[in-house]
Amino acid sequence: MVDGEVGNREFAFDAVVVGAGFAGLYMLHRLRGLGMSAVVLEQAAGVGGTWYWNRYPGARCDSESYYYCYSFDRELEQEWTWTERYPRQPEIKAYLDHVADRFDLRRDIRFSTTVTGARADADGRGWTVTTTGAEAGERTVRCRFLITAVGCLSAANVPDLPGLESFAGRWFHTGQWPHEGVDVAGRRVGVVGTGSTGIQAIPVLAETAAHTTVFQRTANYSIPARNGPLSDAESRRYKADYPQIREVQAQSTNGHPFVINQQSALEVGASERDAAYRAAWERGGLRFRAAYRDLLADEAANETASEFIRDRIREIVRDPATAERLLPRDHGFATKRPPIDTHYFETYNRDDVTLVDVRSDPIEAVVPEGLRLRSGTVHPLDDLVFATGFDALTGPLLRLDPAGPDGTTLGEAWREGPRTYLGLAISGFPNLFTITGPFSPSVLTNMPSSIEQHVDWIAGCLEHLRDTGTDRIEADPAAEREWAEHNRQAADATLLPRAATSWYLGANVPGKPSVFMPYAGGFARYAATCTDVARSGYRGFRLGAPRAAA
Ligand code: NA7
Repeated sequence: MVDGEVGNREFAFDAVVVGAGFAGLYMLHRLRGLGMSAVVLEQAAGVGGTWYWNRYPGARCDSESYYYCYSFDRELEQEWTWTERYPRQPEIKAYLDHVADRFDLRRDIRFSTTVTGARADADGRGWTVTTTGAEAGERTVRCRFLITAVGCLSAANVPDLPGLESFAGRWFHTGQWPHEGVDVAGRRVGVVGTGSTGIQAIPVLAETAAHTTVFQRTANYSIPARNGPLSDAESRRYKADYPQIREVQAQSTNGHPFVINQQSALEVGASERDAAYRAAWERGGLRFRAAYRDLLADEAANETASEFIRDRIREIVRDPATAERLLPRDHGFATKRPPIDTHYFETYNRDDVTLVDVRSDPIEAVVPEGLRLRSGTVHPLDDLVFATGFDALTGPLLRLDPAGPDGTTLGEAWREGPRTYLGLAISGFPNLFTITGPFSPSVLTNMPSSIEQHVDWIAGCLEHLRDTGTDRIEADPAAEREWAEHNRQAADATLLPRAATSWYLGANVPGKPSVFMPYAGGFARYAATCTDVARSGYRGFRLGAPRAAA
């Protein structure tokens, strides 16, 4: 069935939005505000995106609840009250359900609908989007503008291990966790992966499992989250302070409401520095990164923080051999996404938790009874949990399989790695906008901040196109090349590209081109660039001739 295909030029919708998480919900709200017709296509049966799927034990946001939320509506900000310093998955999902209801968004969302492809019209002035759904079967939808709101971390990365189908137990990826939960009581659980997800899940699984074996390829830094309930007084204070909080976020490097200390870690004495790190460690959370301005820019400065954390690991973990294996040595603190935790390192003091180093002895195969390492050692398991992350940033877009007017697919266009202009648009793919696409700050920031900035920019752009009677917009390849070069320089000014196993570089997915994908030049600077591009009449974009002139 084809929606709105009355002749080739009829469009059912001004815009199709793919995804009903933070980005898709707000995009729909803004499109409605512009008086544009829009539909959101959502693979899941409900809203939430990341927070619909990631239901693993311990799933929780690493941004603090009072700012991991929308800022676009003052009443919404005041009426919603968070219960903990860091929100758990069910609470964020409940918040997004509340937003969907409050703004009556569900009537324009098609749930359980998976986008399987998208084809630009030959003149680049519209799209035909193909979907499948359990109830509706295969359908196509016609629209003028296609807007992806698919998130950066939504394409699960399950390692291609031989023998997985032969495993006699149960296996799960944390990003596709069963909704009914998984009872691990009395079972031997293996967890592969010690990124943010593994570090959240391992302590919680270990509380119930008969035995937990952690398969660690890269030791990781982690800062205590210091989670706890939010008191009424704290909530009231945040609500009263929102105007200032939002102002600090807007001017920040990472979209968080804290200011980075402008001192160098190397210009203060060792005892002063140690005291500062201790205070940051006690306060907990991602703010540890803000202790000194050069932690992510200077190797010697970074090493002071890295070594401080290694000392804490040595202090917490009682068995010296286990502590030694937990010490990160191959990358500096926060050059890979820094996790925060609740009793992660303490968990290795339990008698029923074993740490296995699969860097020196890699996982070779899954066998019916468990995991076999290259040395031949078999670790018997009843449940296998892959906390192995995602095909980040590009994976969710490539899965949509868009093709431009000449039939070139995104997979072909990005064979050597992604190219975008501002992370918002792609040359060769007119009338396509990518919310938090590669080469935008996205995963280096508090995501709702980046999402709102992108959605507002796209809404402004669509308004401009409408007001000028323009029906085609496409990134200029030269602007895209310049943006890639600017991104490379911004990344190279930091230590981030030096963390060889980072998913920021695509290193976690075999065969993925090695390109540093998030924009590392800072959120405020990036937002100012986007504003400037719009004010200049969309410099770097090719706009189709206004209708009157055509
Ligand atoms: P991450 O950060 O990509 O972590 C995945 C972990 O899984 C990491 O420790 C990987 O080791 C490990 N991994 C991946 N594949 C394998 C194989 N084949 N064998 C052994 N170990 C493996 O994903 P998360 O889900 O933890 O976090 C993603 C983001 O979600 C997070 O940063 C937040 O932004 C929210 P590696 O380091 O690659 O050696």
